[in-house]
Amino acid sequence: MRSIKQSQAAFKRASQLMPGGVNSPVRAFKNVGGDPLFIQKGKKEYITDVDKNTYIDYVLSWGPLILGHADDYVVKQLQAAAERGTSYGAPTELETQLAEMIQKIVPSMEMMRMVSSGTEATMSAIRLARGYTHRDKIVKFIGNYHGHSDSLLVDAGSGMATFGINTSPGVPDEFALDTYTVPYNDVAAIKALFAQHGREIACVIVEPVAGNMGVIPGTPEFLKTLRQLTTENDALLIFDEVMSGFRAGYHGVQGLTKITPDLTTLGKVIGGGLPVGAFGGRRDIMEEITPEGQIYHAGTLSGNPLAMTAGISTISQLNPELYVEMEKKVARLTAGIKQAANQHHVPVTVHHVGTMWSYFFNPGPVNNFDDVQRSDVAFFARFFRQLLDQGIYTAPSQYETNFLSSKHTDADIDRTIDAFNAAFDAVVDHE
Ligand code: KE4
Repeated sequence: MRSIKQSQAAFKRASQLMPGGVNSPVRAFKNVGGDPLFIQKGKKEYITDVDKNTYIDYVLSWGPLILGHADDYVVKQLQAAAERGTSYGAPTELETQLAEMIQKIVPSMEMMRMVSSGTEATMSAIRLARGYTHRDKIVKFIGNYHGHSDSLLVDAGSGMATFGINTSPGVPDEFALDTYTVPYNDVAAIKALFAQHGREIACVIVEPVAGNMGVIPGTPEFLKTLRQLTTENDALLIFDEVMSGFRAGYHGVQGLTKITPDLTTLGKVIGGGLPVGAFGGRRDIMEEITPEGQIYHAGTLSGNPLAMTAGISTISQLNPELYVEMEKKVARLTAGIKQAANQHHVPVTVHHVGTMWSYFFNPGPVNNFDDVQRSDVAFFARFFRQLLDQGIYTAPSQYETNFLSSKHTDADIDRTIDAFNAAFDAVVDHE
């Protein structure tokens, strides 16, 4: 067992001042047992904890670090930017530069606004959809997580699913009543909802590839139906690509499916590890945002120069060829996981889209939240801790996604597959 004494001391100290000793619940390892590791540094595909243990990292800050930790060029650009000042509360050309880069890669975002988190992006997009359509009802899908704004904390995934909470205390009933929830990938259910309430619905917000109940792709029929129903009912379709943007593929899920949403939300990768989100889409809709229009949006650090610099220097290093290389590694890794599970007679379902991957201890199929619920989360917890002990850092919850960076090597993939085999040996053969 690796010594984690320093992490345990740090966790004890942190727990005096922050609920659960963390600033975001899933980091607390509650779902997998044991104390969380306190990280001291990261470089490329590796992180090192305060006990000097090093791990191959597949969480990558929950998606942002597609170039791995402390990418040389990103760091150099940030150092220079910091010397010019950290924030002005006034426009800079950096915001325009990042917006132009994003628009080239996600052309449906004819106009956009930068914010400081994915939560702000989706919260603002919902307000915009309601203001633009003059309707209050919104639709989301069970197991999708869109950040922690009140209207969206209903039947959400990620930390909500991890802790079995389907609507958070503190969200007024009125908010929840304006949010319809439908099972993910359920074409009949969404058709029935629109047949009854279509003209009341301001928007449908969807993770077009779900990443907050593990990875579950939206089926082509499901996504096409959402596009058709929203168009027919003058409702807006919002693709929440905070996670899948620059992760499901270079052009996100809308690039893979050629389905164009009215609005898109982004985050994570576009900030390169610094706090950034964005919402954007059709010009006629975005022009309703203050000060052009009446629908309010604002933010002290929106478009922050350091965050823009991190985003620009990250995206400038991305290209379709890099995704081909990363996707080959993800395919090899997930095939290795499946083979290891089969050799140990453990039922497993493995999903991957682009640089996103996850495994369910579940015979499958896994197409929605109810399916995920049938996974063996107790086995997952034991397995996670075995991987950790072998220096493989994966998402500490069945309801999360693992990622890959451009710095992960073939040797890392080999070592990770070996670790999965060893973890099965340890967990299965000692049950
Ligand atoms: P943030 O507010 O956490 O930046 O973004 C919210 C959000 C919105 N939409 C999607 C599709 C997301 O995946 C997220 C955040 N993702 C989680 C990972 N499951 C963040 C990790 C955490 O909450 O600590």
